[in-house]
Amino acid sequence: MNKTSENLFNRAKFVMPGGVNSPVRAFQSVGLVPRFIDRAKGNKIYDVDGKEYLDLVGSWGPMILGHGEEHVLEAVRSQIEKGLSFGACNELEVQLAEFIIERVPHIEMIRMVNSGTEAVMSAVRVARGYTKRNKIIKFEGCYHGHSDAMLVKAGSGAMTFGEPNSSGVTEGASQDTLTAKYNDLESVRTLLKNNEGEVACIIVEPVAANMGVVVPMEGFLEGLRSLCNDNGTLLIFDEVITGFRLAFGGAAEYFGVTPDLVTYGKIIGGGMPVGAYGGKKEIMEMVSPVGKVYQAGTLSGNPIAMAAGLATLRTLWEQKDFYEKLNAMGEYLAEGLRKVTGFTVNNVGSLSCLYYTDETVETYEDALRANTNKFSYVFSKLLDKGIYVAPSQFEALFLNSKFTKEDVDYIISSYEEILR
Ligand code: HOZ
Repeated sequence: MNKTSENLFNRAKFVMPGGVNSPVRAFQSVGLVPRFIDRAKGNKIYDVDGKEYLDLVGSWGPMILGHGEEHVLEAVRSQIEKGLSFGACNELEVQLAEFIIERVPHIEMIRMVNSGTEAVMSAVRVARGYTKRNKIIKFEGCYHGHSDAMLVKAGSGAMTFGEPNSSGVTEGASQDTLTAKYNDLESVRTLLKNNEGEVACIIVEPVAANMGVVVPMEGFLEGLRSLCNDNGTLLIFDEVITGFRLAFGGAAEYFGVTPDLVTYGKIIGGGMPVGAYGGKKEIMEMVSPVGKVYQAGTLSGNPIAMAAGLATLRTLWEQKDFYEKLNAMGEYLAEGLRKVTGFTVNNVGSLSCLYYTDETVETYEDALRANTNKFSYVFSKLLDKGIYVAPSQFEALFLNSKFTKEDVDYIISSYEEILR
């Protein structure tokens, strides 16, 4: 049998739910067969059918330097020779932690885990341990991974498939999760007032990048900071997407608002499975074995993953104009798409989302108004033109540093042609 995406998908459906290991990959919402990727280099991915695509997903964020960056590969290769996993302390995990702490002022101590989901689950536990409170506030349409307490009005695949509250989450696990409206400080104020002295933390994607891309309105993040200060509540920025992407210090640096704790994923692992949470030393010292909040992991601080993460972060830091250039390219793409499509295009730095609506998108409800049928139509035409975007209206377009002006012009003119 030929090795095609269709054949592989037919086989996969017998052995994996929906034929996938993560639902957002399934192309279900766009009614197509997912492309099975054989290899990737620079800003391109190549499928088993022999087609190549400009990759605007970048593994959902980690590949900010493009695929197959030689010195990242070299760092991984040389570590592989020394051992794949020790389940014991190693120098690379110390180097990565030091590298971040020396450059990101609000990270005084950090713990490595294996995914953004784990990072969030752990940071929330720490916030509860530190404040001795149970309740947490999250925002409708924000996605913080798939731990039970976070699958309440969640974005990303949960939003795409119309299941914002997952089945299988017990009432007990989600009863302390309160949901507020993104970009609406009044909704947060009301929750804090009605639950006075009970809210451990507010967790927020500083740029909501799992309901498309919803940009924080002026004063929103600052408002959250001061509400937290007034209520003895910790502010957690989920920087799994924005960390090391908008700036080296993530959205906290970009918007100039300092959280108490930060969660990372994606770029911090340079393409390997890594997550992390960190922040104020006093809070992080709640974590075992110093404190009484338990959190552990056999593969946490894995040397291969640390090597890839460190090599990636070094490049981001050493190229002084890296973010200036990448963010300018992101803005150029957004502006071009706005001009040729007439639809709403939200953008921050290298993150953008084209919503198939001409109304502004500042909230979860606004995002839900976008025309998802139109999205599906354009998605399939883009594939034909060799452009790979995430198969959902409610995900971001991710640029990496290998995109040239010519690539971006091609993307803009392709949208123009499809929508003509
Ligand atoms: N946060 C990513 C989607 N928005 C994760 C990708 C996945 O769920 O597989």
